[in-house]
Amino acid sequence: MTKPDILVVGDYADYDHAPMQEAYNTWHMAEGGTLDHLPAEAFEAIRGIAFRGHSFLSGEIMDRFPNLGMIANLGVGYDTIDVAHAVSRGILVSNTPDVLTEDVADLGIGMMIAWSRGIPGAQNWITSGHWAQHGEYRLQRKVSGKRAGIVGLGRIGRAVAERLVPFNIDVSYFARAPKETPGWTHYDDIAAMAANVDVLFVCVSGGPATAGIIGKDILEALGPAGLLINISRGTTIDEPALLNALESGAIAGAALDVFLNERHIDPRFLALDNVLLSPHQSSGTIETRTRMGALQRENLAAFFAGQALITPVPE
Ligand code: 8YV
Repeated sequence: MTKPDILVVGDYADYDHAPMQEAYNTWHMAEGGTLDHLPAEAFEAIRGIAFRGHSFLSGEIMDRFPNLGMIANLGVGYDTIDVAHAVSRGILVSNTPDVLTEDVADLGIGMMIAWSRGIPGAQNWITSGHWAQHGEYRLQRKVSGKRAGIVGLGRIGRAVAERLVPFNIDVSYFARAPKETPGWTHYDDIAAMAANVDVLFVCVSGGPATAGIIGKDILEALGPAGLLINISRGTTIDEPALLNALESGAIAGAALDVFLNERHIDPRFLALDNVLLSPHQSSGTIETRTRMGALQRENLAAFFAGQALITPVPE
């Protein structure tokens, strides 16, 4: 039986490549790369795309493949896929929700503690010899008992909130309408919530609807003692406004796993001593990336078997 043809976009681990190559005739495109190397017959043959990355999968790229029927994204966020165009052509799109929720929430909590307790600096205090020479590390900020606001109480936002409860942290959340919660405070205005919390977690999906929702006004409301944590997308924050706020002390600091222009982030971040920078690795555990890859392939397999996708993205 001839294998179906798929285009594999982006970098994959060997444990993802091997099963893809076994099931499909694979063609490859680097993230953000071109298709110039593909022979004409590949464009005709390719019916599925295994997509990974944060560069845009445009309608123009999709239209190079007349028989494309399915795009399987490795990741829960699909803001870099022109889903509207896919839908207009009847191309199905899947993502990998749920399997990464715990990891993303874990990293958000980890960054809150690491920033507040100065963990990266504490290691440096020892390795640079400061402890031996100068004595005690500077005092840090308490985590337990603080007030946190969650922007976006979806799967990931809720998992963050649940993890905050055992720290005796008072949880507020921003959502358009109140949700079923164990007594967390609902706000329909992000600035009003930011003014009443110590830590602001950004957990909304990316895309045009949330672009720049954390702007200067919200950072000012969060204030000089406030910590901003972003585990969503770089696009959700007005980054120049954030850099200004960090440089001027308008907020205390930020712990960021996502940025604009990844992987070449604004160099202004590198000069700051009130940030914890993380290279977009919230789902980056062996266990979770393995499950994400498996779910991506299960979706591809469902499509090629003529079955319903396991985790289709909402249209
Ligand atoms: C990346 C993510 O997709 O799931 C998401 O939306 O941002 C990440 O898990 C992952 O780095 C694979 O590229």
